Amino acid sequence: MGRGKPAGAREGARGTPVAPLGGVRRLASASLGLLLLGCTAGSGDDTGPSLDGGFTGSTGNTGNTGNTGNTGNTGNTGNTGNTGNTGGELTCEPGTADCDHVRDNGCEADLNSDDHCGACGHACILPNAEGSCNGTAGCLIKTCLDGFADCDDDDATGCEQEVGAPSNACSGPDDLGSIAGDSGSDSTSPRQGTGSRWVRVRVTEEYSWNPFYDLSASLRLEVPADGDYDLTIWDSCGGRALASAHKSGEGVDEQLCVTWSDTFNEDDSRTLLIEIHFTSGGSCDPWTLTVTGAVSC
Ligand SMILES: [Ca+2]
Ligand SMILES: [Ca+2]
Ligand SMILES: [Ca+2]
Ligand SMILES: [Ca+2]
Repeated sequence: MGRGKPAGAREGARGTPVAPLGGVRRLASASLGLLLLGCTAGSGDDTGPSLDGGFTGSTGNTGNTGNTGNTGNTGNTGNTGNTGNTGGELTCEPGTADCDHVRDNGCEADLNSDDHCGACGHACILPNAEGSCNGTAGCLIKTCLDGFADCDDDDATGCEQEVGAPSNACSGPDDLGSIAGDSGSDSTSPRQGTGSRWVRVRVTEEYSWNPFYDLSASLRLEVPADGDYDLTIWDSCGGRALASAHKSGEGVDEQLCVTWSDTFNEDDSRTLLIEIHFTSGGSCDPWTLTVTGAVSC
């Protein structure tokens, strides 16, 4: 080793200075660095080896946790499908309907029938009447029950009037006033009414001193065309029937004539208690009663 050369330097074969040993080590370190770069990221030794005792390789990226796949769509629940014959509504011809909701029998209902008049389940039921379906006119009265009548001319209210019902009692009869029973030809004012009714009339003796004038009264009851009424004369309520007229048939008038003897020196006037009795029919029109005295029976 010659004088003047730095300590630690050495010569090559041709005197070319040779790098210190430390340089070689740095070169080797760089080469290793290139090799490390060749590693596949995220694979293998991600945790780099400790080099030179000082460099700790960066901790490799923890691989992305694989995407958790989207939770698969829950499949659509299959269509339940039409349930047999209970599917949608049927299209029906005018005047018909599927009232029972059974497809197999189609539009089974006739909307002109009494059970389904104009609509399902709309039955022709009218008060005191038998109804009948009449297309767009709806339910009309076919017939009234006996004793009832359609007096308001409104089919919807049915036969609302009970024309045969008694309208008063024997104890409270209509008072027709008085007429002479043995002279003249007095008549009561015509009395009208409907249904069964009680009336009374006083038949007076005008000539009580004359024994040859008996007393009498004639009752005439005109009835409506579709009504049957009978007549009875009573001596009192719950008493004895003095006379009666009871022809059968509606629209048949009744007539009744009664007479009683004059008694000398006594007043033979009497009150006739008259019952107009409804028998059958259904008329809103009234009956008319007239009583005439001093007639020939
Ligand atoms: Ca049906
Ligand atoms: Ca009515
Ligand atoms: Ca007399
Ligand atoms: Ca009669």
